[in-house]
Amino acid sequence: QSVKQTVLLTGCAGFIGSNFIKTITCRADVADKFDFVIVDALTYAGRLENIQKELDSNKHLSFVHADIRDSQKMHELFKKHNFAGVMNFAAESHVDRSIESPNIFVETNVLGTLNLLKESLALFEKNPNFRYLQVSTDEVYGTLQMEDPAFTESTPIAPNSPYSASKASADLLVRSFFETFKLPTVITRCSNNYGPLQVEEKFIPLMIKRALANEKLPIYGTGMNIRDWIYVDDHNEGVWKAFTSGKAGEVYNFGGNSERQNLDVAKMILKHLGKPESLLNFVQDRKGHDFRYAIDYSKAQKELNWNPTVKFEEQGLLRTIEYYRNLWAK
Ligand code: NAD
Ligand code: TDX
Repeated sequence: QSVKQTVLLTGCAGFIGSNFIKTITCRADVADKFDFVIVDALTYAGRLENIQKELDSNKHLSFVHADIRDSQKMHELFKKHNFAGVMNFAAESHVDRSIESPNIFVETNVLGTLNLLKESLALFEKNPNFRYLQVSTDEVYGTLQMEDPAFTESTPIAPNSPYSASKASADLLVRSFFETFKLPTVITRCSNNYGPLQVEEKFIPLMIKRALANEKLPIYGTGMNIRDWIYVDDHNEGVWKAFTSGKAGEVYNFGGNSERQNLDVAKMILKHLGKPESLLNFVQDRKGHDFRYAIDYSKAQKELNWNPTVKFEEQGLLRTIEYYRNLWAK
């Protein structure tokens, strides 16, 4: 039997990472080959209870409460574990917060990533099979108009919010570590995720929460802005494929093939919950609000044999509404 490899997962007490723990790391074929050390600072967005059950029942998972901004702690952690790879999910992730308080976005998303890259480099020097995966976002490409083609991996980076600027900066550092040091890096860029365990500040859980409480649903601007929605499990499947079989130095886009106007999504939620459209409340627009995101994921289809599987209206949104209805009905 071959020796198990240990992979560092950052930010997996948050939305996407905690779903990754449940659907990917607990799969038998993955658990047979890998141990995982999860590191999370448990900010307002990180909830240990999201993954407590998995931590209690799976010997191949362990948790360390630490901050990726803390270079000394990261140094000690990497020295102790001799990781075979790193998957960096950790980030400040909410655009509205980045408009109010951008500093923490640069500290965690840029400097935190740099700490991980530097420690990864030291391990790569001893292990040529080392892998570094950066979980990034389609927002680094900026915004589209209705008639524009979808983002491809060669669309120029043009971030518009402090959040997306910090994510783009991190991506550029990752790129530089590949170009300068040949660190085997892969970057994934995904559209808007939805599903269980998302913080209520994000659009879909916020709309569900407000509707259940018969409170107004805040729609920014005209509600005409378009997002491409992907079920979180589809994204995580792509991230794992990119980590295990993506080509070093490459970027892979993932999308849900589900572009929808915000207003339509809010109306679908109201309809499913049997609530009136009079709850819709048009409020002041987000500053610098990107109009539209759309993703061309044909590279991931071809090179990673990846496709989104969950249909937005028929499957994912209904499942998600039912999940939060049960959670908040208690
Ligand atoms: P989230 O805000 O729900 O979770 C972030 C996690 O990172 C939390 O557990 C938090 O405690 C942790 N964290 C924050 N700062 C940290 C620090 N300094 N050190 C250690 N841990 C820290 O975010 P999410 O929606 O799960 O997003 C995960 C990743 O995916 C992010 O990199 C984000 O940019 C990217 N992404 C998100 C989406 C989306 O739609 N949510 C889409 C594309 C990409
Ligand atoms: O109350 C609201 N009303 C509203 O109309 C909120 C919170 C949002 N919106 C709009 C703004 C966006 O057009 O809904 C859309 C989605 O907003 P968010 O949930 O804040 O997501 P977005 O800004 O698109 O960014 C998300 O997708 C890409 C994630 O938060 C990022 O982490 C990810 O990188």
